[in-house]
Amino acid sequence: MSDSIFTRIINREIPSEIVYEDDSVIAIRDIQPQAPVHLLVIPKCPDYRDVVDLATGDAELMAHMVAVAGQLANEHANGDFRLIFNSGEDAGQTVFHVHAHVLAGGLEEGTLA
Ligand code: DGP
Repeated sequence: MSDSIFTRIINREIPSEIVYEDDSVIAIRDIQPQAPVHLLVIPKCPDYRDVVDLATGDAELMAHMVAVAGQLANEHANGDFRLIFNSGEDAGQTVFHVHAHVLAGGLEEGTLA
């Protein structure tokens, strides 16, 4: 199977604004922001398609993603944030390489990503 767009970003084959990186995750600015701060936290491992896959396959990695999301919300906003995993096409998932949307910096009430 061909690499996901996120694997290509991780491999620097496609440019993106990288705001955080460590051995297991990368965080970038979403290309279509839905909030003043809209970041994506993405595991480097391409094996997990969605959040259920990730939670059952590597709960520690998922917990790390949540911790990174919190750190980024502190750095880019006031620490408050919304964390969204779209799971499945009907829920709006378009990239089937699990990723968390971190929305912050003044959210409109009632909106989801
Ligand atoms: P989802 O719909 O949950 O699968 O989210 C995919 C997100 O990825 C969507 O908000 C747009 C973002 N995205 C897609 N392609 C790129 C890209 O090439 N660069 C960046 N920075 N974001 C992208």
